[in-house]
Amino acid sequence: MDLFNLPFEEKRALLKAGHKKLLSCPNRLDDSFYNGIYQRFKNPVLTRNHVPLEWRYDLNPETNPFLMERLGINCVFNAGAIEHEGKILVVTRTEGNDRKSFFAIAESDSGIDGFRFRDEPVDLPETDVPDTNVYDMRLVKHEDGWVYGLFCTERKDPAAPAHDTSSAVAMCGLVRTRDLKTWERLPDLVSESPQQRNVVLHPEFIDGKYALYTRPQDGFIETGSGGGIGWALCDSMENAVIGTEKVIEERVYHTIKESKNGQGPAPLKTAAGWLHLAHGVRNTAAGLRYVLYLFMTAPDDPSRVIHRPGGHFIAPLGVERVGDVSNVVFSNGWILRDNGEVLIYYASSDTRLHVAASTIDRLVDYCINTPEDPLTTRGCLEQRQALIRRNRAGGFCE
Ligand code: M1P
Repeated sequence: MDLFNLPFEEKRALLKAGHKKLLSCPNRLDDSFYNGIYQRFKNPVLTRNHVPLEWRYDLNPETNPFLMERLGINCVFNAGAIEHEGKILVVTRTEGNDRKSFFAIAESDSGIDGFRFRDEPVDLPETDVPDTNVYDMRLVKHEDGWVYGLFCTERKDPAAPAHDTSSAVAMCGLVRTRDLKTWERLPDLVSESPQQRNVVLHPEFIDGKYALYTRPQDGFIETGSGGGIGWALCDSMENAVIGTEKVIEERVYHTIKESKNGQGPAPLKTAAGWLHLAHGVRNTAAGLRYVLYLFMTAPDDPSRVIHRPGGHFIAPLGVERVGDVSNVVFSNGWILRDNGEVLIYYASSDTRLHVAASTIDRLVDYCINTPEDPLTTRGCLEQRQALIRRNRAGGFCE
């Protein structure tokens, strides 16, 4: 249908009908995909087209007779997630055509489809230093009773010369809430590292202190000499200050996390240990490739890695490679439900948000029983030979 030349009232009605249809579209399992670890779904759960029309268009014929998009949305991705009052809530990184992101909460009953944005985006307060951009909020229900949102706040590097319009400083911004409606802004995290992104709050106190996963890094985008997932304790979240960050999960040559890595959402507590979802990055001829991977830390010490399944857990596939920053999957939200189901919210190509579904038992099994990367090609070959030979000897190949 050629909306472009229709009368205003007609095209506004058609736009609304199309939007309603999109929002009520059920999401079905992608049965062309199987790996026994998680299930994929056919549609993304949120895209820029799901954003309410009134956030994008001036719907008044007097002030917008051509019914133009006045404030377009570029993408919806990298959402934190939480279960709240029986609903699944995601807090999306919602990026306007102006390249600035803001946070917006969308709610669903199933967590698989039917997501609806609330009436307005999150009303995020500022500190004394305005954020030029904010993104990637991790929502954590801490045992102190607050729900914290840790996110990246980015500002132009004050030390950069005037002609340098791209050098930035990334820091960890902090908010907290009790009702997921009103948000209290806390001072940004103070750390010794020049840059911080992917900072995540551990949900429990450790030795009476708050514990943070960090990413000590020198540069803004490049990997610099730092990297790895760091760990540090702090006394208060109201004035969060950390000292030395201990790297607990390093980047490693010729692996999926060769260039850099970062903690995803807060880890899930299991009897076998803390289950972590992280992203690993390596450089390729086509640019940086981001994949997701799992690891597990000790039940009594979340800073000690006890299982490191080799290889990626989720990698960009098919149409997920299409978008603004192709070859990227990224996650900062997952939910463990009472029935053991785990919903993993991941974005592809910095463009849209998907869900994958698994169970906690499967993910723990994956972590414990997937062999670790032996870091040499001969070692990997021997792992595969052992698998083949066990299958053949067991008579499972006929
Ligand atoms: O473009 C890929 C990702 O790049 C950044 O993540 P990191 O600091 O780990 O490289 C973030 O901008 C993230 O939002 C983005 O998805």
